[in-house]
Amino acid sequence: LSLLAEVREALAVDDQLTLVLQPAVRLGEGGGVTGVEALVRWNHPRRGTLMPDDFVTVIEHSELLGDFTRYVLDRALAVAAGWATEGLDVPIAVNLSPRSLLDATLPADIAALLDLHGVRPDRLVLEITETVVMSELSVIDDVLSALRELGVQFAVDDFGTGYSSLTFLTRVAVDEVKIDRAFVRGMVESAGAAAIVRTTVDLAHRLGLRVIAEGVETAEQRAVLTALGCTGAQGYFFHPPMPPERIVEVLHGLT
Ligand code: G
Ligand code: G
Ligand code: MN
Ligand code: NA
Repeated sequence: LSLLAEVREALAVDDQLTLVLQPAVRLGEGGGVTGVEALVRWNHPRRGTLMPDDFVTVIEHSELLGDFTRYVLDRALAVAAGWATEGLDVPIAVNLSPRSLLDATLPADIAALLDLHGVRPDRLVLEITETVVMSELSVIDDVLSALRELGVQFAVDDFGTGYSSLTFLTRVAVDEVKIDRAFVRGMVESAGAAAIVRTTVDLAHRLGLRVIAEGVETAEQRAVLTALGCTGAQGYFFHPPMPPERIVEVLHGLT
């Protein structure tokens, strides 16, 4: 069976494609979870657990992308709907493949899924990367504005790794900037990486956007981020990605 045929099968049965969830936290006094990112995993019947890097590229270049994107959104919104019934009011972030934004039916389908699960549009954050701007601008502009109209939020993921990071921010109205973990990793030893982090934090704040440093793994990185004025972080140092049952305990503060 080809990988793609197996994806088709996995989309049709329960429990093969699952989501793990990773909190993002506020840096500084109080801390606290500000949002949760959904990350897909494939519990493959023979190959064990596959990571998105093992299979998302294949899906992206196939006719299964639409089904896959809707599957992940459906599962993520089901999780968020469960939180709401427990009195937990936290936004959920879903990663979108850049190619999903070429799909003119996506906004109506997301509207239907929000409705189905009873999740407020502003509780959904769509994470997109700067590479979206590279292709077919007019279709993407229409999809992005229809999604904006719906009231969902946008985050720019892996910020700083694209060819035109600054142009992206002028073209796409985002609510949040996620600083790529390469800069966070480099920042303790490299003055250059630290300068990029500081400048990105400053830029985000001047534009009125939230900012999250990704891939924070050490107390030292947390200290440097705090010194650089960064207000949000995500990474193994705070919380690893975890299954839905576990995230509820974290959100209730029973860590
Ligand atoms: O934990 P991690 O290995 O899950 O994620 C690796 C990469 O896969 C990241 O760039 C992440 O944005 C991407 N990714 C994770 N989950 C999804 C998903 O549901 N859809 C898409 N398109 N990408 C995802
Ligand atoms: O590209 P995106 O930001 O969506 O990627 C999320 C990826 O980062 C997932 O693969 C997730 O498992 C991974 N991740 C989350 N926290 C950390 C961390 O502290 N360090 C590293 N190296 N990866 C992390
Ligand atoms: Mn992401
Ligand atoms: Na990222």
